Amino acid sequence: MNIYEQRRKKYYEEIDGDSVTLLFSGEVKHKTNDQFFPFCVNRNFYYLTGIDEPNVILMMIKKSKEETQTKLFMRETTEFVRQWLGAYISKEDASTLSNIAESDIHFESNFKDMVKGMMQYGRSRLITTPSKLYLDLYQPSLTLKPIGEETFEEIINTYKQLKIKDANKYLSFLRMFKDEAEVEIIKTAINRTKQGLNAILKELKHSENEQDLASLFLRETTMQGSKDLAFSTIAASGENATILHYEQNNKPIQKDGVILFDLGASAGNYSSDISRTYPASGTFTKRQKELYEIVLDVNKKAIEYAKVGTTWVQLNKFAKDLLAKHCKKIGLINDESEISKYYYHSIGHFMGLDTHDVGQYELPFKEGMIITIEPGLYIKEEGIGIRIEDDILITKEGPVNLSKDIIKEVEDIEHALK
Ligand SMILES: [Mn+2]
Repeated sequence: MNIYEQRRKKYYEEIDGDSVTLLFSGEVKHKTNDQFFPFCVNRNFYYLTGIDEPNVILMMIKKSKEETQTKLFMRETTEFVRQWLGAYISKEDASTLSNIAESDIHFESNFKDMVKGMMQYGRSRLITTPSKLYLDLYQPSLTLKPIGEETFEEIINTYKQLKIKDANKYLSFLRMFKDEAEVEIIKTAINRTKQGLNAILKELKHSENEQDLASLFLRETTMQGSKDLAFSTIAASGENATILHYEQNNKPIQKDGVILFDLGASAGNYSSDISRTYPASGTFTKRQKELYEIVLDVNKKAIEYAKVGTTWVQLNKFAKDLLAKHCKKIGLINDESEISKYYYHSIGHFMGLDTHDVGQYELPFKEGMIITIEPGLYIKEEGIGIRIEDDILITKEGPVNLSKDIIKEVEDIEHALK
């Protein structure tokens, strides 16, 4: 049983019987004229199959706990496709990846007939005529409906007796708990990010513009094997760092300021998400160091605080209170309630197939969760923004900092910038 089959088994255990689940891998989105955006696979589909390919349907039929049937429907490679795009995934490869028997993998042209058979009792060898239809209801509706969704729409309209249920509810729960394979792939993504940041550290002193460093990160992580970035890089010099989602990365680097990087390489569709803040000149000024050490202290203590049983509410309060205490001590604020002026986001989020991963934020931390911890301070009037973010695995033995090898101590950063 491979990991995808294990995950399907867990999903089958969670959902109702007499049901069918349909998940669509997604389609290549049109960009302009004859160009298309790079394909981004539906995360729930990928989680259950390991297949990173457009226009594939996963069908999961459940009669009872013991009786389930899993099928795939995919595109057939034509000679034209072979010459212009390259072959689509073969049934054999899809079977090897997903551990779904080759005999249960069909071409998409068979899909409608298969559904018809399933809905007409006795007309097929499928195990049940389901009364419930699980769909990934997370996706917002699109004006241009992908083929798969169109097909599902027809099913919904034709078989009104099917009660629509949300597959995402169960999948986002399962996806909170990372298995060993997921932890390993996330470690790979983090290591690529580390290499990218090392490249930045090497070039920072000689760089003139934010884009020099953002492009350097892309180059280095691409060379490391990252197919694309986990999210748009933020390389924000000086005051730009006080804008949380600053993505222009096109301003001159202020030589006497600090520069904030929030970035992440990917690996096998999994994310990493790291923030580091470096002095552009190579050395922190006294004031920059004072503020940096505050954020670093909160980063470290919040990581230690993230144990099994801790809630997001508790972790948020812990970090915010500690930041406020430090800031009051240095006279940045007079009252601890004023901290929201300089720290205006929450402490972190789940991370996995999505950078801001799905999950239930009201649950206390449990073993296997991966979260980010990212305190920051943003002081517009001083033209400075600092954030230090690490990726943390929650274990019974305590929090494990998966990005501990990415330097963040003042001395280490200054040494690396020399
Ligand atoms: Mn983050």
